Amino acid sequence: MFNKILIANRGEIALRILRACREMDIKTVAVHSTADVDAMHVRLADESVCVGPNAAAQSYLNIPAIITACELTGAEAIHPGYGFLSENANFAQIVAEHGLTFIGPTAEHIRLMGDKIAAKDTMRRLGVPCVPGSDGAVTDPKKALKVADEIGFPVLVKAASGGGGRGMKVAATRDDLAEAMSTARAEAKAAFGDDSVYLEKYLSLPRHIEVQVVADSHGNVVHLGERDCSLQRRHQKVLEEAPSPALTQAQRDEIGEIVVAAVKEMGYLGVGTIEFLYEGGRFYFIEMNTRLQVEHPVTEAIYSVDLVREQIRIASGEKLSFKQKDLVARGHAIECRINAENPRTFAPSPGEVKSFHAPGGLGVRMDSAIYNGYRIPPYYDSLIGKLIVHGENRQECVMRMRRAIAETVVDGVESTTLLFHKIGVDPDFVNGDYHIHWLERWLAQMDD
Ligand code: MV4
Repeated sequence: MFNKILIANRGEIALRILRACREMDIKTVAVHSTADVDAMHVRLADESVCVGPNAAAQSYLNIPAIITACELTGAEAIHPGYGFLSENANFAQIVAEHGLTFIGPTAEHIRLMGDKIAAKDTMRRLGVPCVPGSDGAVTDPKKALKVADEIGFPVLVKAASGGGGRGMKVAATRDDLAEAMSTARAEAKAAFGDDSVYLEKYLSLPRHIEVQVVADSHGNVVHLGERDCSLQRRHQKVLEEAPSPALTQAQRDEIGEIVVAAVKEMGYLGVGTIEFLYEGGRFYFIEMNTRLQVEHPVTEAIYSVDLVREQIRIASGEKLSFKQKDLVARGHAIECRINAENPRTFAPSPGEVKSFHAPGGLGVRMDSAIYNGYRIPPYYDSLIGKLIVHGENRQECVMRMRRAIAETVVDGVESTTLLFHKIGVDPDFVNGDYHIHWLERWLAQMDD
């Protein structure tokens, strides 16, 4: 096992990793920007190194500075958290070339899944159900029209290097396809420097359901069920839950087995998430994330596992601490992402936190790195806390979410806490009756 781990991240996820390290008796090194000298992750780590100025591009994304910090402090492994360098294949490769351990999959697997066309091709080959669409990239509008006629309109043009919804255009009819392709390609070129696109049948009201997998270096691969992440705004998740209110145990077992077989065949290592759109009782693979995800705690809550601990064990060559048959989900969990944003306009609201009070009690977990008097810098994303509630069933969990949100105090900055008061009592939400476009429509109605 490692003696010392460097945490290449900030905020709540840096604390999350630090806490796992403490419980495993592993020393921690925090890295930070000049803006983050007073951050909680810096205070709680055993050692800290300033890796650059405020801008993330020069600090949390500064590969030479982070490698140097590792060498200076004698850290043997780097945990990238989520965002920043977590899905940067070049970084994973550089870490390995320096004789250090990247706590995550190999650079090759990150690279493969970063290419959405190659990822889909791999998954299809391995028996994972995918959205009907083009066989790889399309450039010729005539060929595109032929494919679209076969799968049927509406179709969606997607960027091969895409993510976050950029470089994605719907073509409702034959007449819209050429323009959708050129717009998507131009957007993709500008955003990713790669204008390759592919076509898919457009699913109109699906749910976003993702399956959690974990694989060790001894050939053990398990799944930990799914999370329903359909409640999103502008491709930012707002609330996630596990299990999905839409699935039966038989469907969960079936998709879980398919995913485990595919991940085993790939020789994948570490934690991963296979994302699906779910519509009409069917799953359609869209992407695989090769990192620990923001919403991992809802899975931890229902399965009683520590996913960060497993990541660290796997990276050091140890076996998973459980087998598939040991994994029995219990109850229901919901995560509310609390952002320092105006709850109507979602405009960022950085500044001094005058007062912060986290809720407590049975089945309540608050992952947050803010404290009374903390100044939220304007340079990074606005997530300031994740409230995770767990109950014996969904109904109890929703009641617990309402009471925990009511206990939460964030003063001095605006926060999205208010939004969860309202979502928590909405009949559609209470019934689990929603899809990927539900939240934006609900917000638009609120504004009327
Ligand atoms: C789709 C889709 C409908 N049909 N693919 C958006 C981001 C990207 N990662 C995948 N996305 C979508 N792919 C087909 N064939 C609709 C979306 C989509 C979406 C997906 C998940 C969660 C929220 C979403 C919001 C808008 C569109």
